[in-house]
Amino acid sequence: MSTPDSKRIEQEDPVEYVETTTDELAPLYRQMLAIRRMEEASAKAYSQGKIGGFLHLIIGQEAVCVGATAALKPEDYVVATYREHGHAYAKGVAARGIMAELYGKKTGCVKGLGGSMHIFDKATNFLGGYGIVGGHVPIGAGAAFASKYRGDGRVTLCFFGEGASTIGGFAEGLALAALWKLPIVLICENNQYSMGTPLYRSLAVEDVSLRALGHGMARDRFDGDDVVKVKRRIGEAVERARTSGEPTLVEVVTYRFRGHSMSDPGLYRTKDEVEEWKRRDPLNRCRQRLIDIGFADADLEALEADVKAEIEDAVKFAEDSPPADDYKSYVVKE
Ligand SMILES: Cc1ncc(C[n+]2csc(CCOP(=O)(O)OP(=O)(O)O)c2C)c(N)n1
Repeated sequence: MSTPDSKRIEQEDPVEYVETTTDELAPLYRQMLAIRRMEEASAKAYSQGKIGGFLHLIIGQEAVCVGATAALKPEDYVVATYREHGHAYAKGVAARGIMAELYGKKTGCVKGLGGSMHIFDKATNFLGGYGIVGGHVPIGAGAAFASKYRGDGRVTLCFFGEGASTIGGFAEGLALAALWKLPIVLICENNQYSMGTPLYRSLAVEDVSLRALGHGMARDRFDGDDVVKVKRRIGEAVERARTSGEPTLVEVVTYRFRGHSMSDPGLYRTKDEVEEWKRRDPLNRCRQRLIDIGFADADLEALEADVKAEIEDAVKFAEDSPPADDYKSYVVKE
């Protein structure tokens, strides 16, 4: 069982980076950058009225989904919340399919009928995208139960926020995962606010990972500043799930730079607080780390140009695509 180290979370600045190589780090940086650019592009399109409904962005938290998903095999499952565009991308869903889905277009990965909160892609084993806070944790437990039942060796990662950890669905999913020894890693992305509510107003005990103890479950807690650290620590939990079928509750402390959704100006926190976290931006740190360990300037330039082209292409694809068909055309008639 790993030891939670909450003190290091406050003290670890500058970050003590985990050993890595440019070969390992460059693709992780590329994914983080693509997610950042995709989120920025969707925010712009939303402001222009081209995307409807809700839009929850993960800007600032990219290292968590990218690092965690990097510890998986393609056949493993990911279940996430309504703040899931980045998780889908990290699991392998194409930017085109995600962006077109946000635009409500027929070429979206859910044919434009799901939208921002309901990204889903069977081909990459990305199992959604759920809008009911905590309601997807038992769904994650169900996917892990299916893997155990079939003996297919797959692991499920289930992401949720610290606010979700106060919800009944979370308690039920956690209890079943522990009781049935399911191959699942429950990942709390603690971004310190549920909508406008700071965690000290919603959690009696702020260390979410402690909840594992009541179930005799393994736990871990660390900061989400270094994508490689996330990959290694989640990797330990994935290994535990795969080899011994033991679940783990992992809390990763992170921060979202923008409001809860596009309609939230985030007035419940000070500019200084947000600026302080932006100074620690995991994306910038990852870029700097890549340079420090010897990634060539020309390679970095090419990587960043490639990401720019990919996201511009995704936006153009979404804009040029036809609107979604009427949902009734997909209803199976008896
Ligand atoms: C059951 C339920 N209650 C309330 C809401 C409204 N709601 C949407 S997001 C949210 C905050 C959740 O915060 P957290 O779990 O910390 O995740 P974050 O949004 O910070 O990623 C709330 C209360 C909801 N969607 N579902």
